[in-house]
Amino acid sequence: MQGTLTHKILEQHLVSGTLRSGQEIQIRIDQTLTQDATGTMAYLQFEALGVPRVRTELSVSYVDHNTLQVSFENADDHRYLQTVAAKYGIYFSRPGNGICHQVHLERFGIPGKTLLGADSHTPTAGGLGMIGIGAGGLDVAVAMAGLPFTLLAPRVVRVWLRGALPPWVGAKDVILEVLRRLTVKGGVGKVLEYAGPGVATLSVPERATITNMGAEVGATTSLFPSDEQTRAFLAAQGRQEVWQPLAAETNAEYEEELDLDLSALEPLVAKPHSPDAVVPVAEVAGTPVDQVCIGSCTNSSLRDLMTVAAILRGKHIHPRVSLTISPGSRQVLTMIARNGALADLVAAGARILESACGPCIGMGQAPVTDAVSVRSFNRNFLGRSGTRSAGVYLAGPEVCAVAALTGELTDPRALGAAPRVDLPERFDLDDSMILPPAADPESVEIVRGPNIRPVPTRGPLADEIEMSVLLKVGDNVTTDDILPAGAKVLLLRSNIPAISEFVFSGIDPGFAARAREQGGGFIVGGENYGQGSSREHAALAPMYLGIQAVLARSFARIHQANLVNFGILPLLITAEDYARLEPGDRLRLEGLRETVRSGEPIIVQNLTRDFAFTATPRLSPHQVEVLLAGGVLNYVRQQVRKA
Ligand code: MIC
Ligand code: SF4
Repeated sequence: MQGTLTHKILEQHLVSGTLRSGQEIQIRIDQTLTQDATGTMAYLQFEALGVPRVRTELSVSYVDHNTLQVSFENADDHRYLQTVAAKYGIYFSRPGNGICHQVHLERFGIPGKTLLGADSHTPTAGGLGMIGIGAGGLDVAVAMAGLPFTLLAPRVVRVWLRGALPPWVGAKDVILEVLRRLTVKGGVGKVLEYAGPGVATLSVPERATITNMGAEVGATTSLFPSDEQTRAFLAAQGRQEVWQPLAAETNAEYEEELDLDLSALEPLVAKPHSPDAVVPVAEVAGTPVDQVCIGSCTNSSLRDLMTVAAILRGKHIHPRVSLTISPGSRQVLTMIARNGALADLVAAGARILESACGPCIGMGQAPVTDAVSVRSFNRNFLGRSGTRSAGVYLAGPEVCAVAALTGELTDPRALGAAPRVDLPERFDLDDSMILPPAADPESVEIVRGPNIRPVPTRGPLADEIEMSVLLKVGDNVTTDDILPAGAKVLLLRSNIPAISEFVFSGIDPGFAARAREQGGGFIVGGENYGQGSSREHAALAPMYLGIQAVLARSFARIHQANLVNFGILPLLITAEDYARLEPGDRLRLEGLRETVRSGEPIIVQNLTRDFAFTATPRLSPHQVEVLLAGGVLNYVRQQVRKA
């Protein structure tokens, strides 16, 4: 990775370890971000650390996920977050101000800096030449306390861009093509670093679409150089002073290469129910469409919405289609309101939603039974839309807008000339919905609603565990499978006992009751267990239900870290052992503390089927300590007591 831009930025932030792929390193974090669905836990944990004020250059708390206030819980969370932010030195982006990643790109991102975010799409910031990494709330809390972030030094993949995008083909098609080639697990442990002559043809918001959805290949992050386009974007945001040119050395050593000719791309879609089920839209053309949703942190920039408005101008949407539009930020919304594009959207029949995640996280707008929904978003996991029988297609804003007009999936090139959108030299700037922290923190009282419950912890790792396999799942199980989102569940994000009732509810509605009855147990998983969201609730709630270990063929990066943070053992097993384990099998693990300490494989007895096998904990020395203590909070408390 020598000479890559990733290496340069990591090197400047290196606290310990050697920058060699696969080695554990610790890096200094300059900025953090949280959103409300993960933020309440992150700040409860931050409070538990007992640090009087954040020790980062900048920390921002956004409210963008749980904005549908069907009862008091979400509003209480927002108030809690606002008071915590004021007290501890954190900027607070109020509900209505926009989606965290979009606003961060516009108002706070800085080329060459590091950003740790309690949301898996934090790599969006890579569009600005910044290293943005998604993590669990607890890791972000620790970073806010000024401690370094631990990760495995990535393999750096050079994604070489040539040519320029043809008409009707957008940035979304670039990342969909990357997904088609790499699949949802092809990026685990890697950074996708973009380079080549095609880079200069892409604006920062287009780059941000690409880096955003790099999360879907499982990559640690994605990164663009900082160049003239970056300068122009920052200047338009009135922030030119934070710009600096950044690029890889010409002789940089990459671990892998991917070559992508932009001019050869065509409009693509990801079919239900995985972001890597990518085909040309032409292949599914004619499929009737019931719903189109445009927005999300992937595709809701000014440019995206202006493009949609240009396509819809003077026309009306198909009678079968419900079209929703959620602008990525208040800046985008005010600008399209002032320049008339909003009127074009409304006149065409669009339903305008607030600047927030909205339908992307199932916060309203669940589609009709058996729907085909076409969305400019980044995830189409089964059930995430709120309607389990619906099939969601992911596409760029152009394909979405055209489908809204024709009522079916349509190759937009059939419409003739592509719309041309000119962006202003300068964006409307108004940060009045971003509240700076209080000047007199002592006077701020933290307000906690009745739904905000303390973070549960578990005791130190037991030496012997004998329990049953409660559930066996296949490959690529998502955190949406483990703990669904949606309006009905998200309002319980600050209440682990209550939300734990929903663990695996989409796959196995009896799971929580069974776990409670048996006082806990094991989960057996396939490859890439825990892909998708960074929600630590997908570890915390199973921990609360007594899950002791997940035995899987492989894990997604953020989820593996979350399991360890909350004291659940992530154990790797072989394909053969995966095949012969069954739900209900009674497993016995002995001498656990010693084996975990030594890093040796653990011998597991299957008492039901009378065989033994090994399960490997692949843990860093730090993770070993954390697991022995029963999770990070216990570990930190122990350290404090020792000190
Ligand atoms: C998502 O897109 O799944 C979310 C909701 O933004 C999550 C965070 C969460 O579950 O709160 C993410 O991507 O990390
Ligand atoms: Fe919000 Fe969707 Fe982006 Fe997650 S992926 S941050 S839910 S817009």
